[in-house]
Amino acid sequence: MGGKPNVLTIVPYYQRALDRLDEIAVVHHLHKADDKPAFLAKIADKIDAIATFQGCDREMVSRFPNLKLIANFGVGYDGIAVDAATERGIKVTNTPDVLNDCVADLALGLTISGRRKLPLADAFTRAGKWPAGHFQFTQKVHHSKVGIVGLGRIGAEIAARCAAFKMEIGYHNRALKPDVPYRYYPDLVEMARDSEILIVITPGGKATEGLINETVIEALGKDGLLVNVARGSVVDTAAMIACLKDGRLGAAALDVYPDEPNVPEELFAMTENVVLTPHIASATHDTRMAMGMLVYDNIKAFFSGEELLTPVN
Ligand code: NAP
Ligand code: 8YV
Repeated sequence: MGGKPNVLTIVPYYQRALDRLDEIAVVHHLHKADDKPAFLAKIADKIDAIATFQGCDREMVSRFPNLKLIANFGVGYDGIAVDAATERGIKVTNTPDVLNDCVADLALGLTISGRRKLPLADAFTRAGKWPAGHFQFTQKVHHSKVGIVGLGRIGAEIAARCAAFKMEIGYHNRALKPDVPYRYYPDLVEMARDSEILIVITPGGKATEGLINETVIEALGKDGLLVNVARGSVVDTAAMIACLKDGRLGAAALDVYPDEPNVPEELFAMTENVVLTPHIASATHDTRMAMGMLVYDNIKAFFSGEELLTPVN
């Protein structure tokens, strides 16, 4: 192919990596346009590739007659209409593995924050309450029973960290993993019942929607901690909030929500037993740069006629 491909970015995913894209592409930034419909109409015919992590539904894909590649900035591609892309022979790539450690680190950070109530302890200390009496006692992290929902690339790293905390580890996937030392639970409710901490790290999308339903949440129970670093759609949020309110669920520590960046307001008031982060599990400089460079490498490979590094379809 002669000349640089035309690449559309929909969201400013990581500036240093976006800057590098200029080396290999003519880049059009939708997020910088004041009149987005007019901007899209003007460039639609020449777009060869899209680099994004959201905003690429079937309607968006249909706007670009010459689209050949969608490079997703993220391992989870539930924000991309992969079916629509595949129907038109458009390739999709994602960014697996480079973020495993950061996401696992945050999963354990949320686990410790949830069990030891770190945000509440911080607020207590800052408010000068210590001289009047000690902070409440909390629940231990080490030697507790953890159930990992989705023992994949990231789940395995979470398990390794849980092992370092001497936890008793179980996992639930659709299929047993023959070579892992952890207990496999084909029945998610049974695993929740046996667990003090449930860490959710499956993909999003239709197949996992509401997987963590009211029955699972009740099985985790009044002393249990639900940690979600997967997607908001995987947890029945209404059921989770109801169970947190009436004590059927002990605590939750969440990085993801069904309608980001909006967070259900009822969670804001729950400072005693809920820890919230704004979808930051992969958001360190090193990891976001590595993800951005994997987007770059996939685009470069595709338009040089080489094999894609991390194809999805
Ligand atoms: P992966 O390697 O594909 O692992 C996914 C695991 O989930 C697999 O072990 C799979 O096992 C299991 N799974 C899939 N569907 C399931 C179902 N219906 N019921 C039970 N288990 C199911 O993916 P990954 O690289 O670890 O990433 C996982 C997800 O984490 C991503 O898709 C993304 O949504 C999320 N994520 C979030 C952040 C964040 O910032 N919070 C960052 C990165 C990733 P089976 O196939 O045997 O069921
Ligand atoms: C996002 C993630 O890519 O990789 C995923 O699936 O959820 C994150 O790493 C990131 O939030 C994009 O902003």
